[in-house]
Amino acid sequence: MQSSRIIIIMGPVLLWLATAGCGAAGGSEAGNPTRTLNGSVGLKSTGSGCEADQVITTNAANETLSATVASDCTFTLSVKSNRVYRLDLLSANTHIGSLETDPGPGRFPSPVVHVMGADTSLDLGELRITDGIATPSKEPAKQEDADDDGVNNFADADDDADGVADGDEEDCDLDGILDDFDLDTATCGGKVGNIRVFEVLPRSGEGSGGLRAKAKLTQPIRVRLSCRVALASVTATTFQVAPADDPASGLSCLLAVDASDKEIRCDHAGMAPTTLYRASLDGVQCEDGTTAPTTSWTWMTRDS
Ligand SMILES: [Ca+2]
Ligand SMILES: [Ca+2]
Ligand SMILES: [Ca+2]
Ligand SMILES: [Ca+2]
Repeated sequence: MQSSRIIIIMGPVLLWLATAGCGAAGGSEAGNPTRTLNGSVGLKSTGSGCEADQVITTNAANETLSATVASDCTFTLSVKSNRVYRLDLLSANTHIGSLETDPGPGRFPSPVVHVMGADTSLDLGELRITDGIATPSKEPAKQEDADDDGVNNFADADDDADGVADGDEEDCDLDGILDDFDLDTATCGGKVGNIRVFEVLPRSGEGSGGLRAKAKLTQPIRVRLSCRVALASVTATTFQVAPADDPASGLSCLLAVDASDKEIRCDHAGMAPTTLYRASLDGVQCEDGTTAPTTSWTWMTRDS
């Protein structure tokens, strides 16, 4: 099963936008006002009927709320403000898609929608489902202004005006829910000084439990660190991806570091279906010689 790993470090070849992005925000509304979250789904390609018949939100406490999709394919939910929600679409009780939002430049796609304390409804527009990912035609971050400074969350470099840039907000368990909103930070990994892992893809725990979408087999494995990494330290030894129960059958990664030198990416020929994978970072060094925190996380792949 194991083939020799081919590792090519490509330096700053892949150019990604690396400007500060938008992240979470707290709210200062009194109490916990509710807010209308609405949107629509498309028609089935086979003819009449909507792609989904049920929408379910899940908050950070794993509490769910569901709404039936109306005959015109729209849905409306009333959710508590100042929280984050996963949103999943079902058809005939089968999971067909999970919402993925764009929090802003320089950040990985987010598995949650941030619902802040505004009075207006939050309109996701039409959710377009491709490969199990439901992309809103109206990005929620562009409709939110958590710190009321006139700059929407998408464009604001520090959504919650706490002095921590959005791209530097912590998600210590790497599940895609920032610490500001996460109720379960007990499983957080370590950090070394100020060096930390900010984000990973697939997210930690992706596809494990509940309605959560599983990782696409072709999903590149990505890690965004707080420091510029020393290219020579990114190797098949220091960055490994393999089935959790078969570490010897590692993916052959084409490893690359982006233009910011802070993101490491593994492109590969495809992961095995229905398999729990683990990625581990152990011994990657920053340019200043500091060793990045030893980090590992797991996710489940799709059935095909
Ligand atoms: Ca703002
Ligand atoms: Ca914050
Ligand atoms: Ca902030
Ligand atoms: Ca988290």
